[in-house]
Amino acid sequence: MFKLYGFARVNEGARGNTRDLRVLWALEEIGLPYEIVGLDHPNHDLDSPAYRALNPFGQIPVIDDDGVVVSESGAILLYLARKSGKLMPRDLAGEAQVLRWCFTALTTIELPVLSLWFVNLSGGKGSKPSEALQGWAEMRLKQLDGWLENRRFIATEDFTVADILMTHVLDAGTRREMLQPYRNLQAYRARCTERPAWKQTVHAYEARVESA
Ligand SMILES: N[C@@H](CCC(=O)N[C@@H](CS)C(=O)NCC(=O)O)C(=O)O
Repeated sequence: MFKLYGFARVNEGARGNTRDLRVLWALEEIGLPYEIVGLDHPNHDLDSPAYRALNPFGQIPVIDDDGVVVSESGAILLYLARKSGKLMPRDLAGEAQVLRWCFTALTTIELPVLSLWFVNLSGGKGSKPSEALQGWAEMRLKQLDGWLENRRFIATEDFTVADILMTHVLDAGTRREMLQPYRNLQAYRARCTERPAWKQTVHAYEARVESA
């Protein structure tokens, strides 16, 4: 049985934003049966030697598909797309666009927006991120907004794993007010999060994952 290591209990601030949601969303879209191995973050389940053997960084998510162990949400989503033949075109040119936009989500966009989020978190309330960092994140969001003018999805005509990554990066990593000036980004985010598979994913996560 396909196993996903995800959170069973996590601190309140992170609950609802964790990266196991990316995998859960893809599984729901694909319709692949799976089993969740729920880990308790405050209880240090991610630090156990058994878990570190699966992921040396002690992070969520990890999958174990009959002995094929994969960590990193992007790698897991691409594995699922290849395995199922869904959420990614089968031709080389289409696949290249999906790869391109998966990497864009996880490097070009996630790096500045997550750094900004982290500075806020570690600086505490009232702390101000540097203007350079703020400017970096805003520049990338504006450029992404331009790309999305007249596009429904990020990589191809159809919804792909790149959309799962990009939506989650924008949704979980970006402070809401940052998306305010970007009409195309907001419409894109709404289009993706209105999908029944995402709604079902959030519903099941909220029912299952405890807040610490
Ligand atoms: N690049 C990794 C990042 C994974 C990650 O940061 N996971 C967080 C949860 S969203 C985690 O497990 N944090 C716990 C920790 O680092 O102790 C991915 O995309 O899978």
